[in-house]
Amino acid sequence: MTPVLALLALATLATSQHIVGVPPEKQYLYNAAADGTWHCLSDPSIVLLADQINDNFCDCPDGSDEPGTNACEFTDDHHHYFYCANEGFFPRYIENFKVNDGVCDYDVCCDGSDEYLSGECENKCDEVKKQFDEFTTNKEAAVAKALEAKNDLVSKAAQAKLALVTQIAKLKEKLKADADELEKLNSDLENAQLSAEEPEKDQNLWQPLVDEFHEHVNDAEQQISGFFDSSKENLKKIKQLENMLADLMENYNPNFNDASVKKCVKSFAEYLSNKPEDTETPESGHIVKPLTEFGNSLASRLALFSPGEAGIAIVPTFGNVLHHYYEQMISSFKPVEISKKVVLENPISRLTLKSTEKIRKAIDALEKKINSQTAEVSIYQENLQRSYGAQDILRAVEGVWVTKKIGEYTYKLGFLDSIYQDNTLVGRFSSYDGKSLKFTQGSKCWNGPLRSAEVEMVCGPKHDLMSVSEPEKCQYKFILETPIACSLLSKDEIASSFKIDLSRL
Ligand code: MAN
Repeated sequence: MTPVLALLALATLATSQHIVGVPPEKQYLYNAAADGTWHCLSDPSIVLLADQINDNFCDCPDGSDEPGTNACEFTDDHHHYFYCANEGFFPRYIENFKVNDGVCDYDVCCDGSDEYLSGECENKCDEVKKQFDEFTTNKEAAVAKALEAKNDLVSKAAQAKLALVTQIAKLKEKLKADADELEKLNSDLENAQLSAEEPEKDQNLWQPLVDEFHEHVNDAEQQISGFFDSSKENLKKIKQLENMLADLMENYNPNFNDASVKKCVKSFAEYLSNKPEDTETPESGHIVKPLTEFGNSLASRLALFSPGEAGIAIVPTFGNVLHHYYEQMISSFKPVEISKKVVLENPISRLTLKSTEKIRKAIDALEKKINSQTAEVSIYQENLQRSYGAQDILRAVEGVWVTKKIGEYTYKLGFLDSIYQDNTLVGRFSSYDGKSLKFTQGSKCWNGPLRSAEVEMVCGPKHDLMSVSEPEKCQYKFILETPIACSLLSKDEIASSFKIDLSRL
C-alpha cells in the first residue's frame, strides 16, 4: 500500500469509529482529523489523540472527551450524560455517574447499555415497551372517560346558567306586568278618589263593584300563585329524594343482605313503575283568566243600567240587598229627619270609599311584590356575574357534597359551600383560582387560628377526596380528584407520565 493510501485508510477508520455514549446524530462531532487528532468540543485549542476519547480520563473541561465513561465529574455546573439507544423503545440519557456503576438503571436505559463494560444487564426494552403500551392505552381511556364526565359537567353548568337566565327573563316579564298593573291601580285610585270627592252625574256607578270584583280575582290569583310556587318547591324536593333513591338503587350491594335496603329498593322500583308521567303545573294566570274576562264583560253589561234614586234598589248584590234591609229596619227606629238623611246617602259613593281603600291595599301588596321580585332579580343577576371558572363549570357542582372518612375523621366537602371535619367547620368557600378551591373562616382552633383549607383539584373520573393533611395547625390541604381538573393530554404528555414498574421486569 502506498503511504497516501495508508493515510486515507487511517482517516476513514478514524471517521467511522462508533463512540459509546453519543447519539447517532452527534457521532460526527467525534470524527478525528486526518492526522488522527481530535479537539474538545467547546475548546478547540485543546487537541487530543482520537484514542483519548472514552479512555476513562477526563481531558476536556466540558467533559466532551468522556461521553461514555464517568471519568468527568458530574457537578451542579457540569452535567454529563450518556446516551442509551434503547432500540425498540425511546432513546434516553442517563447521568454519567450511573454508567458502569454495577446497577442496571432500567428506568432510563432499558437496553442495559449503561452497564456495557460488565454486560451484566440484559436488554429489557421489549418488556418495558409492553408496560408502556399498556400504560398509554389505559391512560388514554381514563382521560377520555374523565373528559366525558367533564363534558357532562360543562353541559350541566350551561343548563344551570340557562335556567338562571330564563328565570330572570320570567321575573322581568312579571315585573313588567306588575308595573303595568300598578300603573293601572294608581290611576284607578286617582279616579276612585275623584269620584268619592265629587261623583259625576253620568259616571258608571257600577264600576266600584266591578273593581272590587277584580280585586278579589287579583287576591285569588296571588294566593293560587303562592300555592303553585310552594308546590313547585315541593316537587323539587321530591325530585331530590328520587335522585337519592335512584342512586341507592343503582349503587347498593345486592350481595349484602340488608333487608331494609332491599325493601327500600323494591318499594322505590314499584313507586317508579306506578309513577304517573310528569305534568306541567298550570300558571295561576290561566286559572283566573276566565274570571277576569267575566269581570270585564260584567262592567260593560252593567253600564247599560243606571241606578235608581238611592241606587240600592237595583244593585244586585247580596251585600247591597242586606244593606238596603238593614237601612230600612234602622230607619223605622229613627226620627224622620235622620232616616231621610240615610235614605239620601248614595251607597255607591260609600262603596267607592271602600273600593279606594281596597285599591290602596292592592297597591301596597303589589309594591311589596315588585320590591321582592326586584331584589330576587338582582340576586340572580349578581350570581350571573360571579366567576364560576372556565366554562362556568363550578355551576354544575353547586350543592354537590363529597364525603369520605380519612383517618379518624369524616370529611364533608360542599364545593361552593363549606368543609366539615366531623361536625367541626373547617371553612366556608371563599375563592377559586382555576386550580384550587379556598375555604376560610372555619371554627376557631384551640390556641390557634380560625380553621381554613385549600383544596387542590386533580383530574379523575369522579369527585373523590384522595387525601388530607394539616401542614400548619388547623390549616388543611385536601387533594380532590374531580373531572373539573381534567384536560386533553397529548401523546407526549401521557408518555412523559409513564413510570416503569421495575418489579415486573
Ligand atoms: C381537632 C382537629 C385537628 C386539629 C386540632 C387542633 O382535633 O380539628 O385537626 O389539629 O383540633 O386542636
